[in-house]
Amino acid sequence: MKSTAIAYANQALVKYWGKTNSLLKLPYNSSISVCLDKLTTKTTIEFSKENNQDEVFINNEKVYGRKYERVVNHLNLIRKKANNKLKAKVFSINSFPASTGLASSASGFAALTVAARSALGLDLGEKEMSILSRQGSGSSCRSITGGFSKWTASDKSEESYAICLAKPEEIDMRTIIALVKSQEKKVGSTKGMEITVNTCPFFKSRINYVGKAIKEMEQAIKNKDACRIGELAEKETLNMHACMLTSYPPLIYWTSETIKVIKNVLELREQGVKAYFSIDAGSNVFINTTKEFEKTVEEKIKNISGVVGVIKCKVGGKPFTTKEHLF
Ligand code: 2P0
Repeated sequence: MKSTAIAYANQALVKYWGKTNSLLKLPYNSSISVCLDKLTTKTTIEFSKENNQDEVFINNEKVYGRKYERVVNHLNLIRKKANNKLKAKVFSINSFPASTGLASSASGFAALTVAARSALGLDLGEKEMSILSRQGSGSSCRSITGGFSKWTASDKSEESYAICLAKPEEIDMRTIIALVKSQEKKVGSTKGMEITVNTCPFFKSRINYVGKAIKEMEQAIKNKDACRIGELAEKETLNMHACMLTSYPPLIYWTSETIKVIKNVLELREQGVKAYFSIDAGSNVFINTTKEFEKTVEEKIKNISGVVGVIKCKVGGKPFTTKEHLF
């Protein structure tokens, strides 16, 4: 009972930052994202009666503590659905640095959910998979549906899942990721969201504003307008980070290099280059643009001191299974 799945991480375009229910991972607001084809997690899982306990390896290291418990809790959910008690070995590799604001938990839990479904022969549709994956990590429900996806907020678990708004081939948006640091961030998203919900004086006004941001983003996606999508994601980035900065203790995910990249993107715009920054919970910067401006953006960004690498992405699709197992 072995299976392997590959899933794409996603960049939030209208962002999820705050839960109404931490256990079920139900969000305060709906969110929209785009999967990125170069950010993948590949996960092999094997359920076997030879295993005495669950074993989890991420990026070639055995995992213990909170990370291990999160995976085991998720496996327990899936095992319950499959009415199966077998323990599993999980081996997972990311194509990019984890815990730096590049949504490794999204691709990680989406790949785990898809691989486990396949290994256990569970008959679950996309909606049920999205709901299941969401309970592992909220943003992962949007990686299940791929492309441009919208996750609807609801106080009912069975109503809070993602749907695909546009497939990868429908909008040719390009995203250049400026890698500024590969250090793991100090405050993870789960804890960070809790701090914002409990302490940010502007959180309620953010929730009021997001409804409009969702409508505008849906329209831009409908119009297949990559520039407008980028512009709206930039505004949304500033709104979410304003809430992070005014939480207490403050959540400052940006580094001096992050700001440098932002300034460079703004400079490019003054020169007529349609490029827009977007940052999730980390220091790395997504720069959304079109095929026409991709090369100019790449050249400018890779020459900034403190930028240690760039990843050039197109839109990524849904997770899929493969026979090329990791063990
Ligand atoms: C998002 N982020 O919409 C937002 C934008 C980060 C900033 O979802 O607690 O790893 O596992 O549900 O999904 C990162 O949070 O958090 C995130 P949990 P998750 O993508």
